[in-house]
Amino acid sequence: LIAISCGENKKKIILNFPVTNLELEHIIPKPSKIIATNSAFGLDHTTVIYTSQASNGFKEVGDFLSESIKEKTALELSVNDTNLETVDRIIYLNQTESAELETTESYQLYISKDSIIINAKSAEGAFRGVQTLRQIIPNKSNDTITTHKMWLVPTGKIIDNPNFEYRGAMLDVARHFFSVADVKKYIDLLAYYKINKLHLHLSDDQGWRIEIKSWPLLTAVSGKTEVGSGEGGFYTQEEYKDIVAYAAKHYMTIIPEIDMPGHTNAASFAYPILNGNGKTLKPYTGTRVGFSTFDTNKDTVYAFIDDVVREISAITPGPYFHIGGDESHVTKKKDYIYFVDKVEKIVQKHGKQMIGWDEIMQANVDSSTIAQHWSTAANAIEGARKGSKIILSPAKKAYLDMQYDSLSKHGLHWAAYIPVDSAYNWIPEKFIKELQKENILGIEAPLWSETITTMAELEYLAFPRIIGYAELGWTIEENRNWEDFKVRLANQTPYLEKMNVNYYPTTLIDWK
Ligand code: TNX
Repeated sequence: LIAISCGENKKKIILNFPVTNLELEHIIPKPSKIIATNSAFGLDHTTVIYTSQASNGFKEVGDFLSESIKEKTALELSVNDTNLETVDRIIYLNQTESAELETTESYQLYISKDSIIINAKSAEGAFRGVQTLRQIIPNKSNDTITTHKMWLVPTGKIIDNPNFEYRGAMLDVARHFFSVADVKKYIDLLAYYKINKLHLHLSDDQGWRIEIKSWPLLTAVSGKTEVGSGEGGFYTQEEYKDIVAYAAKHYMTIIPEIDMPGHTNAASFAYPILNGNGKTLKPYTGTRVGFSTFDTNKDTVYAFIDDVVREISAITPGPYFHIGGDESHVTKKKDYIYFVDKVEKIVQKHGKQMIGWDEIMQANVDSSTIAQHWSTAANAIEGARKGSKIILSPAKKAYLDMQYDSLSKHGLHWAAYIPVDSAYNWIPEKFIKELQKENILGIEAPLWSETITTMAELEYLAFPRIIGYAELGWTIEENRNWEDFKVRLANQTPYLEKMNVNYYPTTLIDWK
C-alpha cells in the first residue's frame, strides 16, 4: 500500500495505514478456517477479474462477481479481457483439484496485497467463495491512501467446506401467491448466505400455482384463489423455467412440491373426479388444514399425477420432486400407504428422487426417498431405519411462519414463538438423538404464507432468522456460537438495507 501510495502526502499514509483482521470480519455463514495476515488488497478501478478458461461456468461466476462489485462500489471490473502482464491487482477464480477441497461447493480464498484467488473444484465452489468475498469488501472506500477510491479487503486465507449438502428454504406460494420478481429477490438474498435449495410449495387447498398443459383448469380455476379475498396467481411453465434458470445462476436447486393426497381442495375443485372426501367442493380461502383428500383408489387420480409429475419434471433440472404427504387426516391409513407407494413409482419413472413430509415414512418407500421432518420424530427415525436421508425442518425451531414473540406482527404460534436466538440455538446434528449426522441430508426453513401477502411481510418473517439457518446448514457445530453470531448478524444491516429488506428489528440484536 505504501508502494501504491507513492508520491502522496506521507502524513496521510501514516495516519491511514490499514490494520486489518480477516478473523474479525462479519462473515455469515462462519467459514471452516480463517487465518489473518493483517494487510490489505486495494480493490480499485485497475483491478481485473480473471477466471479458468474452460467452459465450465467459471466465466459466468466471474461475471456475477463483477456485477456484485459494481452494485457495491460502482467499480466496473473486466472479466477475462486483459493482458495479464500489464495488470497490478487481480481477482482470479481458479479451477483446481486440491485435496483440501472436500466437496464441489468447497473453496479456498487467498487474499494477498496484489491478488485474490478463489480455488474451487467447480464453478459452484467458486460461487460460494464469491459470496464470502462480497461480504468482506468494505461498504466504504478509503479515500485517503490514494487519489482515487480504493476498497481495502483484509488479507489472509479462508478454507471453507459446507456442513450439510442440503441447505434449504421453502416458500409457500399456494396460501398466498408471490410473483416471479419476489421469488427472484428471495433467491438473491438466500444465495448471499450460501443457501442452495429453494423448495416451492406449489399447491394446497387454497390454490394451484403452476401451469399444467394437460389439465388446464388447475390454473384457469384454482389459480384464481388464495387465503382471504386476493386474486391468487400462478406461474406459466415459461415463468417457472425463468425461476429455475435464475436459481441455477445462483447455484440453487428448485424443488417443486405438489402436496397430496391431502391439501388438494384446489385440484379437486378444478377436477372433481379427483376428490375422495365425499363432500361437495367449493373454493377454500380459509386456513384450516386436513379436510381434503384425493380418491386414492381411482386410476384417473394416478393418470393425473403421472401427467403433473411428467410436465413439472420436464422443466425441473434438479434431482428432486416433493409430493407433500402431510396432514392427510381424511385419508384412511391403508389408502395413504397405497397412495404414497404408487406415487413414489411415478416420481421415479420420471427420473426424480422423491421427498415428502415426515408422514410418508409410514409407507413402504425405498431408501432413495427423503423425509422432511417437521413434527413427528418417530417418522424421521423410521426413515433413517429404512436407510432414507432426513431433511430437518422441526416446526418449533425452523418454521419461519412462527411469530418471533407475542408482539411481533404476522405469523402463527401453534408450534412455538421463535425469537432470533432460539432459531439459532439448536443443534441439527443432535436434534433427534436417534439420528446420526450421516442420516441427515441437511436443514430447511419453511415459510408458510397463511398470514403474509406481500414481499415486505415475507421478509419480516424470514429475516433475520433465515440468516441463522444458513449458518446452521453451512458451518460445523464447533464453529457455531450465538454470542459470536449475534455480532456478525448485527453487521448485516448495510447489506439488508441496500437490498431494501424489511427485516424484523429484534431487540435481541444490537443492530449496527
Ligand atoms: C402445518 S407443516 C402444515 C402447513 C401449514 C403450517 C402452518 C406441514 C407439513 N403442514 O400446511 O401451513 O402448519 O404453520
